[in-house]
Amino acid sequence: MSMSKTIAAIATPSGRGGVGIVRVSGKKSHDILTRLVPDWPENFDAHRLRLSHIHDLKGELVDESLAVFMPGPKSYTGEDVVEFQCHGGPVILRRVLDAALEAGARIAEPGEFTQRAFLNGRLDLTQAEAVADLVNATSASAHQLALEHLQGSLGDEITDLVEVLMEAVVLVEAAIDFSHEEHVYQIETDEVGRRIVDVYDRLHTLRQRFDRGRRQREGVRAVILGRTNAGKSTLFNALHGTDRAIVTDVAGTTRDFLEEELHLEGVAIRLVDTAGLRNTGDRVESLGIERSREMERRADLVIWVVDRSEGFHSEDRRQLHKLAESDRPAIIICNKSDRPAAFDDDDRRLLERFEHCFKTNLAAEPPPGLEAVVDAMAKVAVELTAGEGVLLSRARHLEGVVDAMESLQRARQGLKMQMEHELLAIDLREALDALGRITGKIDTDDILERIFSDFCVGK
Ligand SMILES: Nc1nc2c(ncn2[C@@H]2O[C@H](COP(=O)(O)OP(=O)(O)OP(=O)(O)O)[C@@H](O)[C@H]2O)c(=O)[nH]1
Ligand SMILES: [Mg+2]
Repeated sequence: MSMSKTIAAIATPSGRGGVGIVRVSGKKSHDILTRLVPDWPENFDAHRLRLSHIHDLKGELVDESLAVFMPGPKSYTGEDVVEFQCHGGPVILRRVLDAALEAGARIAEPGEFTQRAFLNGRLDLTQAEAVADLVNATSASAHQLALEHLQGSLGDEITDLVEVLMEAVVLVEAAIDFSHEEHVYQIETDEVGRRIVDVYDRLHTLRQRFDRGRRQREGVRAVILGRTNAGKSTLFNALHGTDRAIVTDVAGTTRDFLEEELHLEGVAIRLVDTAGLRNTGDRVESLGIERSREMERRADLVIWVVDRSEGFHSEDRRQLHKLAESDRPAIIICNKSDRPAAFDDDDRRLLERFEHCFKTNLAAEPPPGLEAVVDAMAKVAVELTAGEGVLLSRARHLEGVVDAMESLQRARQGLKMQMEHELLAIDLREALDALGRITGKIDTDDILERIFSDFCVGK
């Protein structure tokens, strides 16, 4: 995508609305403005709205709307930007856009305004991603995290780590550059080591918090599991408030997983209904059960439903013991409370191991016990997303952090074993590159510049 062309697009969603915006960015913006608004006063204030008559290039009036000129670099993209805030009708917006295209703009690619903002240094990559996340947020927690990233919380933390690592690189590379002169420069091992450990530890913290950020951004994955006919789909429907899942008394009704989003305490819950677990010769059903297992592995929260009138099968007991021992949050639902329970003492002891264990009658209307289940889900969802500190939110961030940690681990090892400075520098630079990829913001000239600017080695 070349930056030389002026781009234009309708910036508001399609359909009708009070206001619709056509946005233009690039060198020709002002020219386009004056062609669409011929009476635009020369030297009209920048960044000030003006009520304007917008015409197409044939001179036909298209709309009476507000227009604004925002010269770069004080604009979203960093380039000259014009916005037409029209009446929000599809015909108007299309005609204004067409006029802008005719006047020399080309249609913008998705995300191109933000991409230009990044390339012009208005945003780093984590902030550019946050713009998308902000727009896509469906829950309060996703919105909050996106806003923090847009304010630069993650970018600033990474930049900070880069700074510290640069100091280490400067120390090491200075020793390399001058080691063949009369004085052999020894690197200050402690100084370098301290910085490596500091950055490593902070990256470790970021990595540990990754799941929290992921859950804030994407939602908490709550997976409903249990034997066939336990009432999983009935629960799914009751929580979602629809008849989304098919419910029958035939064991093996649900064949494939279903997913719906709901919101509790400002956290999005990705609720997944799965195929009931049992031994079956049915090929389709076994494939469904395999998927249930896969969903279980990826669950942030397991909601286990058991038909209490059936009690546990030995496989259920094995699974639940495993679940009780793991640190994965779980909610156990003993459904069909309208029927007598078939649990023995061992089963009761097993159930007591779970903090969240409820008796429900999901087929009744309203379903007794459901409220307590929802409260527990909300509590767990908040626990899984709340907490202090900067968060990673995407796999891309995590990848950068893990790569940087691996390089730093090598550097640490190398420092201990008095490895060649050149090799140490390579590891440190790899760590820097990995971090730089997160913000999209690093180049080697920067490091060279720092060696000679703030590290004057007595020459
Ligand atoms: N008596 C009674 N029946 C219930 C209760 N909850 C659900 N059922 C019934 O149990 C049957 C199975 O319910 P589903 O929700 O389809 O069960 P499932 O766990 O999704 O089953 P599979 O999809 O086959 O794995 C249906 O006939 C429900 O109406 C309850 O609390 N009491
Ligand atoms: Mg089902």
